[in-house]
Amino acid sequence: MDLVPAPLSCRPVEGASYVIDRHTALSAGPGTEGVARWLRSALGAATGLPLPPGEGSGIALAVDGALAPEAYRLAVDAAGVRITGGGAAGVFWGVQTLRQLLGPDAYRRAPLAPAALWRVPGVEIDDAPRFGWRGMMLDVARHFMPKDGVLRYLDLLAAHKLNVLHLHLTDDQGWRVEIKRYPLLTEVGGWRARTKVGLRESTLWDERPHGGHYTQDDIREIVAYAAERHITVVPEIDVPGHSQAAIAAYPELGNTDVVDTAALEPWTGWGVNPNVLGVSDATLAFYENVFAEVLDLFPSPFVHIGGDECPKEQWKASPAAQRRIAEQGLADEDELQSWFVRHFDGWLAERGRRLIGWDEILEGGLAPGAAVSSWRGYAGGIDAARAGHDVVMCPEQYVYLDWRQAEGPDEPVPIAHARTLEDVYRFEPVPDGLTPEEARHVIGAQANAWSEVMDSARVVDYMSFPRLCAFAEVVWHRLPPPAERDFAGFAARMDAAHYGRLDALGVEYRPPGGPLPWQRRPGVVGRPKDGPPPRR
Ligand code: TNX
Repeated sequence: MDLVPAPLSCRPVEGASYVIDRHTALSAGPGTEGVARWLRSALGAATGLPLPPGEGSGIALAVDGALAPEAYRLAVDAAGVRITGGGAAGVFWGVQTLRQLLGPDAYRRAPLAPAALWRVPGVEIDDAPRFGWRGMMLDVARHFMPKDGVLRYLDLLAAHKLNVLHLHLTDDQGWRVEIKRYPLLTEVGGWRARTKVGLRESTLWDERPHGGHYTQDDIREIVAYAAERHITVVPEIDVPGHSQAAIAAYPELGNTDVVDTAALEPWTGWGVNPNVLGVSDATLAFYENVFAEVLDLFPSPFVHIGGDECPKEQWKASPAAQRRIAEQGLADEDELQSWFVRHFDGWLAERGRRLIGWDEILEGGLAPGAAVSSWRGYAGGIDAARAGHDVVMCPEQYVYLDWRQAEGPDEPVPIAHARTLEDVYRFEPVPDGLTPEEARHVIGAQANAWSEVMDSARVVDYMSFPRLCAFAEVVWHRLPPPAERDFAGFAARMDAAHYGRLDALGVEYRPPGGPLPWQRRPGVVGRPKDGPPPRR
């Protein structure tokens, strides 16, 4: 049946099948009305069939509280299709499986032929995800992805049973979410004068402005669209580093006693930027006001505060920062960062939310209740899990979608080391050496699409697919240890069915044979990271 991600158990029922046609009714048990609405609209578009409400022969959706909330059972026989989930989310994932069973044309938005036959093979599937956090991060700060692109990505995540979209909304190069109280964040911070093409030794700039942002209504729409697909949108406002765009908009946010922050503009280069936030009461209050608006927009239990790559030079030079260190009895600038993070940890906790940040938030002590996105490998995640903090594993060595997909001169994004489809398939979110109790703190994993060199949704597609399909199977299925995984079997399923689904969805993935001529981007440079290709 060539399902991706593979279900936990799948028994074909020989000789049985069900044909969805204009007589097929769709019955929605209590709690499944939203899923039914989604199914009617998606399948209705592809098939042209009405799927009217009703009992009897047809598609029946139901909740059975005996199953885990995201688990589902799908049974197909001559009488119809029954999908039972532990909650609406489980039903929704079951419906995604049904769509895969119908063949690639079920992913189109209009029927190819009025009389197409929509035969579902007889099958009994029992399925449930391995992890509760199955995520992808879109970096909409470095290159803005207009709202339509984000909605489309939510569809793509849903089709792969991924349930978290982490939106990296702010960085040195751009601020992408409307904050009513501080309009200059998007008016000034949302636009940069030009963009460096490629990384590091590149001397090429595109010489045109880049920018854009989501209005608060856009965000509400994105969040609601995600919720219909049982996806949580986790917002990231990156502090105290990666903040030059905010400082360009409101210079008083920076270390005004050591730099002329009024001269700063949203950054046109890439890398780690020295212009970090100051630590005044006013800066904290400013960000509390920002987060207050963010909390109103995003119901996510987790709120990401970044916390990565915060150079300490300005704090070392700043009398104001040193006064703060002395006043708080802190040992050094690392502890000053922890103090900053703890402030927002407490602030979020008072409002019923949980802080998550990149693994640098471990340096100088982790705030109680904070969770960690472990990106510089597994070490930060291991330390955090041992200390009883929840962890989302996203080691760059495995799941950074901006890393090139192959050696060779044709890769359109030639940065870092090659991380192939097979490397991603052999990514293991739970590192060796954790006790079962510690391992329970690994609540999931995510793949991160940093966009310095991804200037359009087409490039994001190329870099994300098919690797995101392998990632989806890793976080959904209970695969054996990395060395024992059947990559050939996965690749065969991709060839037999899943590339066809991606084609129907209009995803411009990297073909197995390498980039198509138009996908190559001569002139984009960025040498690999130093040292040998990383291994686990
Ligand atoms: C490191 S991952 C970063 C990002 C870059 C990325 C490029 C992380 C928390 N920080 O700012 O975009 O590397 O791979």
